[in-house]
Amino acid sequence: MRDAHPGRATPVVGVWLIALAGCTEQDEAAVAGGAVWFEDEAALKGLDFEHRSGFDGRYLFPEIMGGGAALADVDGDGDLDAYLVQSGRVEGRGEEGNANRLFLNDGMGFFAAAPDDGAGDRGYGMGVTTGDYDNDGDVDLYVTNLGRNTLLRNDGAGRFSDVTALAGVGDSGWGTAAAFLDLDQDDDLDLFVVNYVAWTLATAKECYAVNTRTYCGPAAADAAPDRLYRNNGDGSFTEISLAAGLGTAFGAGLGIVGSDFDGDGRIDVFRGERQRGQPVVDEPNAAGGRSPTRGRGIPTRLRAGRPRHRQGRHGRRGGGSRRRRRPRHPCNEHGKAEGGHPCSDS
Ligand SMILES: [Ca+2]
Ligand SMILES: [Ca+2]
Ligand SMILES: [Ca+2]
Ligand SMILES: [Ca+2]
Repeated sequence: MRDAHPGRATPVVGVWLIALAGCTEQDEAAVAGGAVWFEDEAALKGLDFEHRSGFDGRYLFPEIMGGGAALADVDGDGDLDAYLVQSGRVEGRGEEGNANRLFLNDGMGFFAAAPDDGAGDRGYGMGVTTGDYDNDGDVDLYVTNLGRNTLLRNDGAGRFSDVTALAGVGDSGWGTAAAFLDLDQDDDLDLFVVNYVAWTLATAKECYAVNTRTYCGPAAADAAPDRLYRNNGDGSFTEISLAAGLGTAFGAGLGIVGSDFDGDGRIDVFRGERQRGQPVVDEPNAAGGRSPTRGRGIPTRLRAGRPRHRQGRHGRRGGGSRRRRRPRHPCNEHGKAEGGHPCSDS
């Protein structure tokens, strides 16, 4: 997330700093005593929101993703408001059930939905990033979706309008994450959009584990290339993905963070992606049923068991519980051990 001004620290960083500075001796004592650090106060504070995946038994891949959120002061009154991303139904673009929600902070930590805020994008939502892309002093929103992403321009009072087409940033892939970053150092925020895989409902594969229907992993579809948009400074962007070296897909992207990691004065990007495990794709057998996995359908989570096994073996060696210890014979003042054994100093 970004604040309303390019190049400054994000609100997320600010929240952490406040949290650390406000830590009291009582807090430290509570932590030392095993007390929980966090409590779920969402409903108490008025954040009446439940993320829905739209699962209906078909195990559609996007259903295991999504549900991003942002904290940003969208109405400029000095407190952080909450923007929550809804997924809804894969085929439900435009439906009320897919609508994201904006909750305004009353300054006391309680939230309420604002009527007619225009922020309720109805794509199958994945994430959101914030930034003042038009340099007018208020924070704008960019929502990533399965399907067309959405740029929401703030009017300064926390009311938004969809300017995606005007700005030219409506990538229609499976967008998972995005970041506003001034990558060309011309004092406006450019936009880096992270895409996951090339998945459509029409071409979706069915995946099975041990003859049971389950969700596919990222290896069941090709990774999709990201998109980079350069800010033109007039409210529009130009896609420069190819020129920026983003013409090919790195991997199934899930997150991004930008900073000057090497201290050379230019913004760098760290892009997170899901590990491409073994495919869980299987085919119908001759009888019309489903074959057991037979080597192709081993889900990643099962393969993750192997390191645990190796770890256990190492643990036994390290602990020595199955090794016979060599008896120690301390050296005496003459450099010899009792009974004529070779002595050891340790
Ligand atoms: Ca606010
Ligand atoms: Ca703005
Ligand atoms: Ca720029
Ligand atoms: Ca750098």
